[in-house]
Amino acid sequence: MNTLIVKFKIAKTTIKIFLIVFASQSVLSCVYNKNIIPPINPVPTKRQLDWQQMEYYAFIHFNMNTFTNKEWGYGDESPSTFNPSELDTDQWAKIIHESGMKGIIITAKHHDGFSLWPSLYTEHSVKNSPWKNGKGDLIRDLMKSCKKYNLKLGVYLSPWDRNHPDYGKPEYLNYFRNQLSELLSNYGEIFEVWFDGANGGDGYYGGTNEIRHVDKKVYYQWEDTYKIVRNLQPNAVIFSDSGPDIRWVGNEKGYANETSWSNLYRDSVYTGMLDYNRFSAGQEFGTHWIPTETDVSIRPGWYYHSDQDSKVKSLDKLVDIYFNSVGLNSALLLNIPVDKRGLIHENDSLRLSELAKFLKSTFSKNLALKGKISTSSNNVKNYKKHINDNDTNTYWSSENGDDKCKIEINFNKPINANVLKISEHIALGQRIKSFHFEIKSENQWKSIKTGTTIGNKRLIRFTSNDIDAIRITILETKGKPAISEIGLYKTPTLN
Ligand code: FUL
Repeated sequence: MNTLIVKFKIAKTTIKIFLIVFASQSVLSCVYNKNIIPPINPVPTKRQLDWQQMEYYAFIHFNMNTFTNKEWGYGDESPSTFNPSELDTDQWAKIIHESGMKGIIITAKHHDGFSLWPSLYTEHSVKNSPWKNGKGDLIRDLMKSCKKYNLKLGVYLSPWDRNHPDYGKPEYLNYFRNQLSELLSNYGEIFEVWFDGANGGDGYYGGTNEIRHVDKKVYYQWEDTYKIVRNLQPNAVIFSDSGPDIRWVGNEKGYANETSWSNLYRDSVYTGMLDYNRFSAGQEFGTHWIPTETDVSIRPGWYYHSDQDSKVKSLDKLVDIYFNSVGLNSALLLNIPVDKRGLIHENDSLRLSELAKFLKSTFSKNLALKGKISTSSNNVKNYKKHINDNDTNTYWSSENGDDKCKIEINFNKPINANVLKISEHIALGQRIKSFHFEIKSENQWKSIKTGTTIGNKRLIRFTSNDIDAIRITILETKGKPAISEIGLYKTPTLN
């Protein structure tokens, strides 16, 4: 609940009027816009809105598997195997910061159970490794590097633990929650907590070497585990297949769904369900706000394998992934596997800087700013200037009865562009169901795209054209649309 305090000064007396605002942040921004349209539920929380602004951030898979050349460790690896020769978290953070990413999520503990911090609750951690003579704490080092390079820090803590003797029994939950509490208490502000859906199967389990299955729906008692996160890190978003704050996009290829609702019936999904990917599109009438996060690795594997040094994804591929994740109402969590030295490999860092150059060159200049906006609803109160004021807190909306509105941007001199950006003011809920995009070139209107959802950001690439005007028609919407930004950009040529 937000409290808005309005102060009136009458002579020397200050009268404070308390307006209790029952909804979220969105209501405040409506007031700010002086153009109040009611939110359409569900709407994002403040922490979800802050997260959505991040758009592009890094996953780092670095742990025991890096040294055993595996993707999934069995849990019987000796801590002495963990031995990076040149580990430098400043190198990671510098490269990631320069790549334009906003944070790092680190595999603090993967399925093999080895912990990158000296956890009080296990011997299976860096404290029994040769790295820094067992005195190291990788999460602490990374926290410091993130501060230095202005990055947010997130943690991946695998619910499945193939090392722990109690995995599968009720006792393990205490262990899992104790570790979670350590991570959320000792390393400053955490922006995201990542709970993997891969759970249960064969493992070492304290030497029993057996198969242990858990009932994914009930075993973890997730609601109580989430409370720990809320208590210790109230601003952190929780990721899992089913949210509660952000959900898996349904594949590990880097592609969000063309139709991409942030709405979901939360009860229809649970973490680790097998046919999860049928929820990639979200659900138009879903009762909860749970946007997707798109996770993909820059290499074929999540972990470093030297035989993949030549298989770092091409710039072309990464650009395609960016447009199909960030540009489809999702966020891009791009994994960079740190190598055995404890460094980001030169090939990955080169590709990241190429991508950063591409994105900067594309998005630093919004060519739509040169145009004159006209809308089918021309009421001054509708604030058409908000359409490209580069402020996602403001928006334009149509007049009553004009939900299927049109926005046109005309240019005095033709401009050359090949990317369109449209953003909804998602604080008021996701509203647009379909739209049509046209451009006018050499005095002729051409249809470019009929699309479905927009959400936080929709990026549409089209063939480069000399453009006299563009037109966006909202075809179907849940109530009035709330359009926060329209941009036009030109990408550099890819070699
Ligand atoms: C999966 C895991 O099993 C992979 O090893 C990796 O961590 C990926 C991000 O999530 O479910």
